[in-house]
Amino acid sequence: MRTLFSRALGLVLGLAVMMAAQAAEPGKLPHVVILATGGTIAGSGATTTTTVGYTAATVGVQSLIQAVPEMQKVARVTGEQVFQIASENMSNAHWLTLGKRVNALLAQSDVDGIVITHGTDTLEETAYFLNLVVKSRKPVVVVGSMRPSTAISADGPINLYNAVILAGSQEAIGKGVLVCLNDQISGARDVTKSNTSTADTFRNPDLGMLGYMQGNRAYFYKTSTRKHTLDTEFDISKLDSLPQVDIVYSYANVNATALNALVAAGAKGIVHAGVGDGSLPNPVKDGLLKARKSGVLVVRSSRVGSGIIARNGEANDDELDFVASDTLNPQKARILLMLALTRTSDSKAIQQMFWTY
Ligand code: DAS
Repeated sequence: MRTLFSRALGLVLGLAVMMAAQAAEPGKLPHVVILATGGTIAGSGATTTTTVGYTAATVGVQSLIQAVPEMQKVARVTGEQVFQIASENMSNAHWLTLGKRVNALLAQSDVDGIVITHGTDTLEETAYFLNLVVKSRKPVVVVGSMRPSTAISADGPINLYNAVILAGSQEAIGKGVLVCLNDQISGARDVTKSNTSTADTFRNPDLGMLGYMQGNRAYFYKTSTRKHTLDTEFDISKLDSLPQVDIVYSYANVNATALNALVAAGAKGIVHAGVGDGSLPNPVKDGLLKARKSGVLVVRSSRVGSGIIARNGEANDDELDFVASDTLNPQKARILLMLALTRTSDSKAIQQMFWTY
């Protein structure tokens, strides 16, 4: 009886493998390139239960690929180790290198999509930067994990598997840069890290995610209404650096010491992480106005985390000649202001950009 059962099981399994192989003929698989930058997804901990206090950026891209052999059934996967860093150390220089490599690869006819493995701490920033500078409609998917590769129930392998499927999918074409963790698909503009340690940390306050990954395929229910990738005016191909833009955080009893130091250090733009609807405490307002008069561009954002920072709402932007960040949080407003300053220093034109991207 047992022999008959094991023979039947072997036959069924053999048929399943053959059907999978036929269904995904190597010639028909999309070519997805994984650009590895480090982070927890490439992290390792001392024990299988270490989910905080591990070391990020220790596992190389080939090991990440070998750890998920199922990927070979859904895409022809190749990998490059662009950096190996914890993403709190991501910099403008890293972004320019990464953005130029992405554009060079996507210009190749034999590349169908790109996955970027990345630490979660600044993942939303890198994704938004790429959303503004990638010059292709091909999918670019940024992925990370909240548990290191050595942990029980590590989320990295399934996140990477889903990201590769998404990057090779027809559905993701033309959607802008996407972020894919925890079976969810988010757009680069609106997603943000909302929890220090849980697997569902990436959220889209108020504006919502774009879709799900389920059963080896992507399901989209929405697209972004804001311009991205090929439809932006930003070109990094000839840039070796980005204008210095810094963020000033406000709170009760704040003073202008930090602001004045940043301006004295040569900031070309300041994003104010204001209280409430981007409100300006008097010491900071005076400091920002002085900075504006010296030629520094000023953008009013908010520390609150969701909602519109309305022009001429909590401050007379027309009179102060400030820019309102719309729904961009301070860290994303900084990215758009940096790129805007590579095109113009006209505050009215920059305000239009915050209503466009
Ligand atoms: N230090 C974090 C980072 O690299 C680890 C992570 O969450 O990926 O962003």
